[in-house]
Amino acid sequence: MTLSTDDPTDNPTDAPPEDQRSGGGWPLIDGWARATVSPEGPRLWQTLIHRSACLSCAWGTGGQNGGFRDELGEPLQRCLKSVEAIAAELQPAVDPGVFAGRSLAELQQLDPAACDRLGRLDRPLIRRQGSDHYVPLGWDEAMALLADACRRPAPERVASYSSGRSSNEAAWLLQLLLRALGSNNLADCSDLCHAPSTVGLNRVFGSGTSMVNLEGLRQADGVVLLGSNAPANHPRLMNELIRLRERGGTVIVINPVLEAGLLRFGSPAFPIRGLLGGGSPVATLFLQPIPGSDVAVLLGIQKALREADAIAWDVVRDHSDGWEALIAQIDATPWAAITACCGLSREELEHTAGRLAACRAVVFAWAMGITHHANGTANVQAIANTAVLSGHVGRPGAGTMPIRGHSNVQGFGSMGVTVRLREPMRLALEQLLGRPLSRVQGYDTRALIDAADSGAIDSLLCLGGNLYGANPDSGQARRALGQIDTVVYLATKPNTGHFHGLGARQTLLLPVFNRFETPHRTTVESGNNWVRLNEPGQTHLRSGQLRSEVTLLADLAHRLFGDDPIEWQRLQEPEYVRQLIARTVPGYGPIADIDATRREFEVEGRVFAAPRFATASGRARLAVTPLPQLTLPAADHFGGLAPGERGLVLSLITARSYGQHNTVVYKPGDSYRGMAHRQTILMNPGDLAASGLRAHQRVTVQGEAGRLDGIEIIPGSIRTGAALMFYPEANVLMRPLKDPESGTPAFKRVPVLVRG
Ligand SMILES: Nc1nc2c(c(=O)[nH]1)N[C@H]1C(S)=C(S)[C@@H](COP(=O)(O)OP(=O)(O)OC[C@H]3O[C@@H](n4cnc5c(=O)[nH]c(N)nc54)[C@H](O)[C@@H]3O)O[C@H]1N2
Ligand SMILES: Nc1nc2c(c(=O)[nH]1)N[C@H]1C(S)=C(S)[C@@H](COP(=O)(O)OP(=O)(O)OC[C@H]3O[C@@H](n4cnc5c(=O)[nH]c(N)nc54)[C@H](O)[C@@H]3O)O[C@H]1N2
Ligand code: SF4
Ligand SMILES: [Mo]
Repeated sequence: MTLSTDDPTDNPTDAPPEDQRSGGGWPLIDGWARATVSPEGPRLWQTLIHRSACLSCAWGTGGQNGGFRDELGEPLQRCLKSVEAIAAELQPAVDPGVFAGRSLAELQQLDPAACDRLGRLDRPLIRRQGSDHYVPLGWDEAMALLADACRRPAPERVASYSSGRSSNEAAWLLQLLLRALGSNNLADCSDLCHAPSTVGLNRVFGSGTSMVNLEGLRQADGVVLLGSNAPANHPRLMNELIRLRERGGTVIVINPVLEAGLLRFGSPAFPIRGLLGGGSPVATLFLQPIPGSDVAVLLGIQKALREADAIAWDVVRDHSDGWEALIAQIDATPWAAITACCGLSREELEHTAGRLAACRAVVFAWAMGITHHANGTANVQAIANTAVLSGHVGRPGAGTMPIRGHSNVQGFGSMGVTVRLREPMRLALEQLLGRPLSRVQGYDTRALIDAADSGAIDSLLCLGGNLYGANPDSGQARRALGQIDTVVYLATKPNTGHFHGLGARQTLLLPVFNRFETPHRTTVESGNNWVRLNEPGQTHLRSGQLRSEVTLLADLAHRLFGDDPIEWQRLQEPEYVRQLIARTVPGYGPIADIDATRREFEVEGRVFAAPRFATASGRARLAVTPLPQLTLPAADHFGGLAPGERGLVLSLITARSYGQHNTVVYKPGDSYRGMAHRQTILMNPGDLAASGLRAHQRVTVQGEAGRLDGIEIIPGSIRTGAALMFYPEANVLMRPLKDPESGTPAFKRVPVLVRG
């Protein structure tokens, strides 16, 4: 199933119909136009030009260069996702009648889109045990309850969860507060996301983030894009891929779903060829492997490179360790084992290796299709191995680039919001606090849910996010949160978690400013290691009682610790927080002067322009990545088929539609995949024929944790044996495996029985 859009002799075997063959295009322009002439239009424009980073994804834009420029100063770098995110934040406040009038049971009936459309949270609310309503309460009482909840005799019973939308300053304060309490329970959305990238890259290169910056990407003549639906989730990355193709470069896509926007993409940045010309070509080569088999694909490419004598021995011998064992694995693994595992032919893998070897400088980029697997960390290590073996590391235009999710998720990791605190930062924090930090292993997100489920958590502070909606096995998530005495949500807008994830004694819902409203400066870090400075802003919710996250967390810390051993009260000044960040966070020295210079910067020590890495030896650490065992249970595992029923067991990918941001849905359906609404399952026509199920039939999808009825089958260009449904709705189905190295769930290989 190799598609080469620049080689007419290489016919696509599984291409979608012509009208689905492009992403982006006019719908984008139309969306922009509609949003900006709406009643909120003028305010939307004002926000777009405000000097603050885009709220949405971690590709990053805005900041000091103005709303529309990227870090290299290039204009017109905002996508429709950004507009949607801003428009949602510009909604009026939730009508007080909503919480007074609607019971929790009614609020629990709302789907994610309806929750979001209730409006902005603008005053503190509480739901007490036994009550059927959220009711208002004053900030003083809210802060006193919050402080009480943090004062536990056993600090391990206090935890936080966070999502990467808040600022670096808030993130740094959150981790300092928890660690000062004596708790390492800093669960974060990255545990459900790119944790395998952080763990895998740290192992190989001693640094867990992208080693390539935007400038580097523009020097590449090859990109290998694995497990990413960038047209929907990182739209501006598409401009870089289109440009690379235009300068004669090669884009190799590896994805079990033939995503339309990865074939051709109509970017508003290139109106003539992009929009009028039916979209610019993206993929040079498209490989559709079996979900979860990327290690096999990469091992096949490595083997083909070796057999073609195309290993970059100068890089491997001089700049890596452990290569001998990897080469031995490559030689010892027969082609038959590789092709059986990934479902691609030897010829396809050899052809791909040939294209790779012909490139001068290649960037390997990936997202959730790589990390959301039981061997997610091995997947990342296999990518890093391939980059080293082919010599595409540690020089301009070449290297590894995880494509991060939330706009400041990487900043949260840098600030120490992690259960894997690195030694230099630990030492710096210990020096700041004047005492050793607790060595008790903290709970990551999945461990937190399990701990709560077993009654081991008393208090949970959530800085953004939707812990309930983002977790697998929604029933367990609800039950686990219900065992926690006090749950506190700091949020901008209501979401399903606020109505389903209720604490046993009390649940507090506290309204905070978003990034462009915060009345003081803040910073964020993009997935390309670029630190942006956000200027102060104003909220349209003039009569609301919103607070800054920084002020709130510093106030809480002051209530808990007074002036011991640091002046916690002074941490209400974000400038002071930045001074302490400069002292404690590796690579963040330049933040100390940012208030004076307004100079945004690249985090030091992350981008490698030479093959000298951040490991102790300076060499990359290669290691064997075992082929995964990809089996599926039999239908009996799910209770089997009823007499007369037809069906089959599939490996389910749960992914995002174009019109959603994680657990928040903006629009129904996904026109690029031909899925008109969200109660759909994308299946291969061959699987339909073999099982006797029919296109557009309504079926039951049965998972290990639950089932969904009335799901419409949509035939599409997805690998045989695989299916795709939308998250978060599909989370009721699953009890997925998790990657033991990173704790990340296998959201992209969920066994299900489809029957009807
Ligand atoms: N519009 C929008 N933008 C977003 C988000 C959003 O929800 N909406 N979310 C943000 C966040 S937090 C994140 S993490 C990113 C997510 O960005 P992505 O990772 O692009 O998002 P997913 O929808 O999870 O899709 C992953 C892709 O992996 C492919 N895939 C599935 N299984 C495999 C496999 O085994 N191997 C390979 N090679 N590919 C596979 C799927 O077909 C799909 O194309 O987007 C960020 N940006
Ligand atoms: N089945 C399945 N499950 C998945 C995934 C999948 O692909 N499949 N993807 C996983 C991934 S990659 C991720 S990252 C997680 C996402 O998990 P989360 O990050 O927990 O979820 P979000 O839906 O992004 O959280 C959105 C909420 O954040 C709040 N918010 C927005 N801006 C701000 C702000 O500035 N401050 C504060 N305090 N709150 C704010 C709003 O209330 C909003 O409703 O889901 C994971 N779950
Ligand atoms: S690509 Fe990401 S950072 Fe850039 S404008 Fe779109 S959502 Fe914002
Ligand atoms: Mo994510």
